[in-house]
Amino acid sequence: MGMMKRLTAALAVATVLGGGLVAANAQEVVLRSADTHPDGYPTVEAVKFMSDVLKKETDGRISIQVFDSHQLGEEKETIEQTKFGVIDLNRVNFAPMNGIVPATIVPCMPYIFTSKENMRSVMDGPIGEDILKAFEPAGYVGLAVYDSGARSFYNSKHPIKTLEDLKGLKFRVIQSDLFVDMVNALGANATPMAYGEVYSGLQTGLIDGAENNWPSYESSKHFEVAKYYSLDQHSQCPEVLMMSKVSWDKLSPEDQTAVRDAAKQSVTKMRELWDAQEEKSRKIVEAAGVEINEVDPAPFVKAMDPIYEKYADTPELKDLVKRIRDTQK
Ligand code: GTR
Repeated sequence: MGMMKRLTAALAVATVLGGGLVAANAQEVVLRSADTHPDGYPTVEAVKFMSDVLKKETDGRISIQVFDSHQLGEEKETIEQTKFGVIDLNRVNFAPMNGIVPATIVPCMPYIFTSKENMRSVMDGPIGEDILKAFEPAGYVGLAVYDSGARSFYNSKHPIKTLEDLKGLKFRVIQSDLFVDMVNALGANATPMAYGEVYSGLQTGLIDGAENNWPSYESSKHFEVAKYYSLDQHSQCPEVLMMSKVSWDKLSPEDQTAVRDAAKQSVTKMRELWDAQEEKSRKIVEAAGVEINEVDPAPFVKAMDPIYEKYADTPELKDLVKRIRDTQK
């Protein structure tokens, strides 16, 4: 190969520019995005959709490569790497951000939303905007909020119908103190653990159960090893799509606007996919013999009172709780 040819080839090959931002050639930028879920999951598909929009709006200059199935690590690790710009974009649940961005605690609070519609309209409005803005001082740019349905308990022992049924059971929770305290307040034993370790934890009996929404319960195959799903719906803690501030600052103001717009557009797409996936996943687990039961939430709601006292502990967080409650009047 001649010198010139070799140079052209080198330019066409993707090169890492300091952080995660990858230039496929002099002009093209490919943003690396992390997701714990497998290909086809609504969050993964929503970010792919965002990439298509972005590519179109920037004449092919900016696109996103989604690394699904926790290829870039478990959520906690990817959150760290995103801060340093090793990963440009990250789609994670709000819960592992609770210790980093306090405002994320509020939408994860037990029974804070009265319905899916309530959650969506709150997160679409000024409250959601304020929560997304709170990511910035921590080194992240909050771009979009995605649905995560409602989290309910599932376990390998017996149906949970009353608080009594939770006694003595060991549940894996997402890595957030709020979730540890929530589950303990209900009388069970909480063990925080990475998502990728839950299946084997259930299989070996290290834990008796976990808590999640329909699509996660199904796609993670946890239903194979924990067949009692009890609809207590204790949290509607949403998902966030965020960008590393380091990567963000490398973009021009015009490109930042294009990224923000494309992210916003992906929310509608995500919701369509989410609604369909919730139904599909429920059918899959039902067909596999999962035992589903309804739960009277009243005693669960009551038992969560101390959680509000402990976690809505600053004027800012109290105000966010109040603003959400006011939307329900
Ligand atoms: C899912 C969420 C994931 C991950 C997981 C977990 O609902 O979409 O991002 O946080 O829960 O429980 O770890």
